[in-house]
Amino acid sequence: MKIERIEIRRIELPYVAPFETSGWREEANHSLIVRLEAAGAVGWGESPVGSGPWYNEETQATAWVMAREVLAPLLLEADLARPEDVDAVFARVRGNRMARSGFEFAAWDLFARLAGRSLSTLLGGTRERVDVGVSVGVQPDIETLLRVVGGYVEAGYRRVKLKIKPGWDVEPTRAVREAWPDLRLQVDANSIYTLDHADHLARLDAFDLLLIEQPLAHDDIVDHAKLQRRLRTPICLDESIVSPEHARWALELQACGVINIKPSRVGGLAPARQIHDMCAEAGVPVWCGGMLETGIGRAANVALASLPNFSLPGDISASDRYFRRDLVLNPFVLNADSTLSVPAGPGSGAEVDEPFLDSVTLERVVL
Ligand code: NPG
Repeated sequence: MKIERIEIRRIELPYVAPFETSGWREEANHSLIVRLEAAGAVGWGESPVGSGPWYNEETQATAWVMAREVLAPLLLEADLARPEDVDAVFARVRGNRMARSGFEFAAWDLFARLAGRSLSTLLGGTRERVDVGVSVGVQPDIETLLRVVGGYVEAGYRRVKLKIKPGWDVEPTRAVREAWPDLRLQVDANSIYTLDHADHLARLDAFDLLLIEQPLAHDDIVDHAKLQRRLRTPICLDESIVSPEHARWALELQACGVINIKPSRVGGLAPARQIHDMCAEAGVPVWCGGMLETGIGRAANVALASLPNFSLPGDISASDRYFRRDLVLNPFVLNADSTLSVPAGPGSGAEVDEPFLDSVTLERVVL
């Protein structure tokens, strides 16, 4: 099948509140939105890049150039028999995995819609609902943190992730653990520590955490293996795992006990599923991370999280945790059991609100 038309946009959609990690702050979603057309059907995807190269090396500006000048032309030349072929079409492109992922998601959505199947079933998903949690950014003080976490617990979230950094780690984690002894709790450092912090990080072992996410450098695997031997809490790798090969290296080196799979970080759903399968075989649980996506990217994450080895709750919260108004007419809402329902209709299920999308579009190209 040939892709007949590609539309790419860069957007800006403000968050309900700024989101602060160990190293930067996000005020708005700065994704690229991809729309593919072929055989009378349409597929949508999102590349959830940020405003700056703080999470990984990509930004909206770099993804915009890559999308227009490299990725869309490659895709227009290709003949696709199945969505997995997109990964092979882009295999010549080094890095730029978030830019690639928007096209890859859109191709999966398109193929699923053409087949009249849900994206979840096309991927091999086995769940109708997926367990989710909420990720809480760095707060100005512990009192505010307890109020924010309390709001989410009241809204029905049964798993909370706290962003940590030096000076904002042991005490905030202790405070939340003391306030909610049974809450499923985990922390995320976004690469801010070094091995010199090993003894300090071991103090987090006291709080019965599900995992400690990406404590060390964004491109490290070896030091994480050393650190894991000094902690009882499982390390979870996020930034370091950018491909199935990286996952294999981490598993072989026993650098982590858990992997966070973000399909956008690894270039799409096909490599994400490979990592899922590899971890299942190794007995390593995975969960689906988030990049503060709109309802378009979130739908791909929810479909992926319906696969069997996604045994820990994902960073896939309801739309209202992020946006006053989402880009879709059917935003995700939280079920009473801290789950999101997996869309059962054809494709990813995202029903894009095109007039609203137009209103948040900064630039648009058609190829
Ligand atoms: O709910 O989508 C969400 C946010 C989950 O904490 C989250 N994402 O490092 O995992 C992360 C972090 C992040 C947010 C990374 C924004 C990059 C940008």
